[in-house]
Amino acid sequence: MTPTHQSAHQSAQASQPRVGIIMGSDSDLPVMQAAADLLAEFAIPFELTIVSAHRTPRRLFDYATSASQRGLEVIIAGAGGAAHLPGMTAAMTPLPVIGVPVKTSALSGQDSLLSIVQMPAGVPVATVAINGARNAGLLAAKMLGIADRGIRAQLEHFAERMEQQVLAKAAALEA
Ligand code: RP5
Repeated sequence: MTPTHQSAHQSAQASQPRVGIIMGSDSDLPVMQAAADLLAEFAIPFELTIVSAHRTPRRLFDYATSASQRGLEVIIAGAGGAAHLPGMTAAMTPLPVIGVPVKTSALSGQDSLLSIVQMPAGVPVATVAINGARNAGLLAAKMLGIADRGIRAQLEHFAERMEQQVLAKAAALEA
């Protein structure tokens, strides 16, 4: 992380968080860090912590049932294996929940993906790709951008930069 990025990261974590990033274990952090980094790039305040559906069920209940009152607007939940964290969180909050299936060593994250994506009608979780934490951060930014012109403008610049990067690579290949 560059110093500039790190300072954006610290200030994004210091303000009233708009996005809650939770994960089942500290072993998920190397994957979930990409969601935090994306939100920091957009200067969107977030909080990040460990909440385990199975090892800390009472903490999960407290987190999910208080999230909306505490001012959070979107939750990103990442877990691996029997990945019940995103779905159980979605069951206990009116906020949109984005699920990140974390890749596992035994089943390559197929288990995480299916655990998160196969939600019953009435309790949706917006599921991104296996280890797709950066897209989860981007999707959270797009959700906030519905009512936040500043974030929408940043999203437009983000897409323009991405396009320019691909066009530059194409031009280099063609040269
Ligand atoms: C899940 O079990 C976590 O989300 C993690 O992906 C997986 C393994 O956890 P650890 O045994 O590494 O703590 O609850």
